Amino acid sequence: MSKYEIREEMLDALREQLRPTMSEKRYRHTVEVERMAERLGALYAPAQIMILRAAALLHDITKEFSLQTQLQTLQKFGIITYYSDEISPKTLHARTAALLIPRLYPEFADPAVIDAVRWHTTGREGMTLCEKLIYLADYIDMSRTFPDCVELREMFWGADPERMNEEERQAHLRAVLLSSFDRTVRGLLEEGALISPETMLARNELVEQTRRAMIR
Ligand code: DGI
Ligand code: FE
Ligand code: FE
Repeated sequence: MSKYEIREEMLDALREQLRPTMSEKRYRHTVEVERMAERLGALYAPAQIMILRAAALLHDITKEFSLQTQLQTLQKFGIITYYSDEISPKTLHARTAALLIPRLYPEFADPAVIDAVRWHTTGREGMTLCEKLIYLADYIDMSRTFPDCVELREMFWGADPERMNEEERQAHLRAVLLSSFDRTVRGLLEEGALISPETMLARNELVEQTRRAMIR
């Protein structure tokens, strides 16, 4: 048995603990990501639903820190920050949240929770199933109204994944994830933003896996 058994009442307490630390909008997003993570977990990782729900609740705990606080937090943990970090400010909260979980919420410091939080913004090559599900849950949670998010939510649930067999369901997750990375990259290109290498590697890996599955 893992040292980090997560129980329902722990998630209830965590929600109450988090609520006063963030804006109403961010809290609403947070609990909606928890709901979506639970639904995705029921389909793809029933044994890891509690890990997914904890990661969902914790994924944006530092989202509202200023750039200066993000950089200071990284530095306090002995991490050297670069100019590239300063011009990709939106990627920093995933790193600072992952670093702070053991200190602020030690009962949830399961490596699976921390990794899902760490990679929820950029993704990475070789993502675990939990990392993928949190990445997707964050993208398509019910509080999101941005067209890309609405379209991706419809792409995922509109195909009726509950009725698919295992192989179809895996291919579906791959296709939806690839679309989400493509949309993110497209958006970053539009903005002239820096694209993290992790994002490109995650996207390319999905392209390869999709092509490979097609020729089988
Ligand atoms: O924290 P949320 O808003 O809920 O969602 P998120 O953690 O996925 O952050 C989304 C933002 O992060 C969005 O504005 C795009 C940006 N982002 C994602 N990947 C990258 C990135 N920004 C840069 N510069 N580079 C990336 O690779
Ligand atoms: Fe985030
Ligand atoms: Fe989020």
